[in-house]
Amino acid sequence: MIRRRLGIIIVCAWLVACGDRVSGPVNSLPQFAAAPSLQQAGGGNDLPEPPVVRAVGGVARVALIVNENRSTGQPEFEFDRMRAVAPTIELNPGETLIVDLRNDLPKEPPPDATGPSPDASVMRDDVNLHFHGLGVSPQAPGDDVLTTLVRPGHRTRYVVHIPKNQEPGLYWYHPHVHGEANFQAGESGMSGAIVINGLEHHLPGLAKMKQRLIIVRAMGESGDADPMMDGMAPMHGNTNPCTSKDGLTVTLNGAHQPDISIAAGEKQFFRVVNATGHKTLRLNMDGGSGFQIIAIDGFALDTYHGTPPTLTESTITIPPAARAEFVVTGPASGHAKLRTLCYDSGPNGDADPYLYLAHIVAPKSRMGGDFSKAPLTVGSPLPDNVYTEALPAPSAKRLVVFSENNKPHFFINGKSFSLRAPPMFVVHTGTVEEWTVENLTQEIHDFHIHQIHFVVETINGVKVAHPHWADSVIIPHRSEGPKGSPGKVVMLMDFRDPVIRGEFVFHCHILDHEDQGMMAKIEAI
Ligand SMILES: [Cu+2]
Repeated sequence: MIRRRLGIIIVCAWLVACGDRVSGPVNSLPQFAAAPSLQQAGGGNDLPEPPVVRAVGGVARVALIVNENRSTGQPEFEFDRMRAVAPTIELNPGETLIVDLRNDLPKEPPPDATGPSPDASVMRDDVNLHFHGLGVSPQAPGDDVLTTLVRPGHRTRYVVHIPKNQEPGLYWYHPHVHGEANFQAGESGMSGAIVINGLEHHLPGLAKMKQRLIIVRAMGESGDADPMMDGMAPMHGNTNPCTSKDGLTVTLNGAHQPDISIAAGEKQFFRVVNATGHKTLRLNMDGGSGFQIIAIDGFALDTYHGTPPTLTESTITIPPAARAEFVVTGPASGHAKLRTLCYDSGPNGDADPYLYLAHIVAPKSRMGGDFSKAPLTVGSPLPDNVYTEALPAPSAKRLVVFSENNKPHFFINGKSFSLRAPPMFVVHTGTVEEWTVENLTQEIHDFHIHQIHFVVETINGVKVAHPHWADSVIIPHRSEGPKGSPGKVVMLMDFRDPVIRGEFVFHCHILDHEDQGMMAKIEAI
C-alpha cells in the first residue's frame, strides 16, 4: 500500500556520518535569475525531448540544482536555467561523469528539541543521487547513497567513472535519501536518464531508427485515503486494483498523454525508464504489432549466454526502476494508443489501473525514418566482461525475506533499515551467489540491488524461459488463503566485477516501502 511519506524523523547517524561528505555553502556560486518553467517545447502536445549532455574530452559535466516548485512546493531539478528538467546524460564506456549537485531548497527549522532525540532528524529537504544500474564503485565521490548527503544551501560533486566494459544501454539517476525517496524520486519526479552508447554497434539496424527516450513519472502527492495509516485496518486495501486511483498524474518526459508520431510501417527505437514510485507498467499498444524487445535494465538480452538478441511480445512488464528498450512499428491505421494494462499487485497492493500513456499518430509530413522489413541482426559483439562470461557455480546461498506489519513498517529478514546497523551480508568480490527472495506479504515487492546485475532463474518454482540480466524484479505476493505460500524468486547474484567493493544497499524499489524500512546494507570485500 502507498503510505504518506514519513516525517523528518530518521536516525541520527545519517547527519553524523555524512558530515564530512557535504561540501561548503553555496554563497560563492553565481545566483541565477528565475528560470523558465516546464520542458515542453514546440507546438501541440508532442512528446518533449529532454536536453542531452555529452562528454567533451572524455568527461561529461552536469550542473544540477534542486529547487522548490513554485506551485506545488515539491522539490524539482533545475538544469541550465530550466525548471523541472533533468538532462539525458550520454556517455561512452570509459568516460567520466561529473555532476555538481547544488541544493537550493529552503532550510528547514532545526530539529524539534522535544522530539525523540535532538539529533535524531534529517532535514526533509536533504538530497543526494544514485546512478541506477551502472556497474560503478559504491564509494564516495561516486555512487554512494549511504554517506553522501547535500543539505539545503550546500553542494557536492559526484565523480563517476564508467568502466570501459560497461554494457551499452539505458540507466538513470535519482535521489536516494532514506525516508524521502518516494517523495523526491517518485512523487516529485526527480529523475533523469543515462545512456551508455554502443547498442547500435551490436545491433546496427537500430542506428537507422528514430530514438524515443521516454521517462515515465507518476507525480503529485498520493491521496491520504489510506486505512493503514491508523494501524487499525486489515491488510486488504486493493479490492479493485484495475479501477482504483491514487491521485498521481502520469507523464512522459513531463507531458501528460503526449502525441508520438510514427508513420505506418516505420520502426522506432523506444527506450523507456519506469521512474514512478510504485507503478508496474504493463506496456501495450492497441492497434500495434507488438514490441521487439532489445534490452532490459541496460543490458542487451543476449548479454546472457544463450538468450536471443530480440524477443517479440505483445506486452512488456516494467517494474518500478526498470528499463525496457524495444522496437515499435507504426500501425497501418496510422493511430494507436500506448497504454498500460492493469497490473494486479496483490490483495494489499497499490492500485495499478489501466492507463492511457500516449497517442501514436501519423506524422503530418514524411520526414525520413526506417521502413526496412529486414530483421535486426547482430553486428559487433557486446563488450567483453563478467556478464558475457559463463557463470561459475555459486559460492554461497542466502535467503532474503520481505515482510511487513500494519504499523506500517517493512522488513528484510525481520529488520527495518538502519544506517547504524552493520551490513546484513558480507560477500566476496569475485564470486557469484544464489539468492532466494521470499515475499510473506499480500502485495508485490520490487527487489533491486545497487552496483550489480543478477539473473532470475525461477519465479515461484517455474524456470524463466529466457533468462537475462536485470537489476529490478517483481517478487510475487503470498498466495491467498490460510495455507498460502510465500512468493519466491531464485536468482544468481554476480559479484565478480572487481570495481564493486565497499558498502551499498539492496531494497524494495516501491519507494515508500524502502522509506519505511525495506532496505539492507551489503558489503563486498
Ligand atoms: Cu515493496
